[in-house]
Amino acid sequence: DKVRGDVLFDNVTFKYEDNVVLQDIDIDAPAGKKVAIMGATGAGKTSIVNLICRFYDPQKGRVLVDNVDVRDWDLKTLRRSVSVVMQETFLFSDTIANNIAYGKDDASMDEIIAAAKAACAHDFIMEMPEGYDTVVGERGVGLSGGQKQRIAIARALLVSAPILILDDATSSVDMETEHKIQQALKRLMAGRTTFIIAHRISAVKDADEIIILENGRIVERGTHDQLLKLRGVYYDIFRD
Ligand code: TTP
Ligand code: MG
Repeated sequence: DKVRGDVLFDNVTFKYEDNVVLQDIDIDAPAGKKVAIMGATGAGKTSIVNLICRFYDPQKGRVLVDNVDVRDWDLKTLRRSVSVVMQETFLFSDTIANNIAYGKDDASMDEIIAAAKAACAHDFIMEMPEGYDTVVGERGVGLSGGQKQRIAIARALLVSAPILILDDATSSVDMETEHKIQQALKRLMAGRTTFIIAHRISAVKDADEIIILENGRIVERGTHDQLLKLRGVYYDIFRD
């Protein structure tokens, strides 16, 4: 079945053992909507998106995709419908080309290079001893955090899942590179339900809804303009 990408959090409460990390979370993200999540470290941002992929299940409430509880989805279909740039990028002990093509085995070399260029990864890849054939990961050449993130973004650019999660996707790249990648990310987000977790206002201000999390609860929500008028937490971040 084709997944449209409507995502709904219906009164979700989630804990790790006894530690309550999300409480009474409601989020309505119909297909194509952009939701940004901000909040201090430990606020629960990653936990929210983990529930969509079913890395965990909530103790109370439901997470729905296309009006179906994610628990009732075939796990393979669900995971294939979500493209994630994770906070910690996982690279396989394999070539850079294969790491980028992970999730799209039939990608051509031209597609891989185009994705790497859009993610500002092509130049540093070409400087590696074997270019795209350089083995990275545990048993290969080490990459910096920012380089890994750009590989992960190239990977996401190759697949066309209806739901996209960007968890601190550009936190380790410098501002100039981030600015360049933003263009590619904008194209990537077009038409997809997107969850953007970020710390910089520039990465979230165009979202349809910005959610501020504090200790697992939503304390503010709205558009950039609405939140500025509120003169609350978001406004304070904006002024800093
Ligand atoms: P996260 O959801 O990981 O918080 P975050 O993504 O907002 O933080 P960061 O900006 O640093 O990425 O964690 C929320 C809470 O859950 C936090 O108190 C740590 C706790 N936690 C566990 O107890 N076990 C776990 O496996 C994880 C991932 C988090
Ligand atoms: Mg996190």
